[in-house]
Amino acid sequence: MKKNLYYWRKKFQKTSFHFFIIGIILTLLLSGCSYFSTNKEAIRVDNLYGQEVAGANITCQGVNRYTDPSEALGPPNAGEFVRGSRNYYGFVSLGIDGSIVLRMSMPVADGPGNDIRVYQSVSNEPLEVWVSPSMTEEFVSMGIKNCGKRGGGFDQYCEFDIKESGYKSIRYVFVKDKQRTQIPDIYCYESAGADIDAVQGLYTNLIDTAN
Ligand SMILES: [Ca+2]
Ligand SMILES: [Ca+2]
Repeated sequence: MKKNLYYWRKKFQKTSFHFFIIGIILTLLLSGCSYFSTNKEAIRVDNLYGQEVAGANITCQGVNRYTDPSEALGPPNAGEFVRGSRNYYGFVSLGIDGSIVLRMSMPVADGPGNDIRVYQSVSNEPLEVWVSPSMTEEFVSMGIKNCGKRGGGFDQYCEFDIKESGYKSIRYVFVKDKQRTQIPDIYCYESAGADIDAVQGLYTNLIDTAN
């Protein structure tokens, strides 16, 4: 009986020790996993653009000649058929107070400085940009900017910092024309409102957590 107790105590201690070692290994493995799943370090990328039109409210219909929202997808490509002709291609004119929602090709992460670049053609129409990780979560504004230079060309843009939204990573970008803040009594014309050529994400992160 005495020997038996000693035997079981020893066995228990041995088993406890094994559990202790297994526990340590599991803890290390789990903390390793959580390290990688939460380490969403922002990586600079040059091929992250709007991939899909998730919503659009293009105004000044009937007057606006540039009403195709899909012109805002992919890399910037806007231009003028003949210089000075005012016959343009490659952008969508949102119209006065018009807007567009784009789903980006990858999550856009909050990296150092600005993270979202909106290519706005022709002039420097003001616009406001909101972001959200999904269509069901809140869209948060990153502010209003005069986008580009007055009388500027087709490669001009303005940039926004996701940090302003409080999100670490987003997938949807909502762009709204704010030309009224520049010219309060603005009326509809051929390329009314902000002319969106492309929306680019400058940073992404390691893990695709967005849907
Ligand atoms: Ca940032
Ligand atoms: Ca375009």
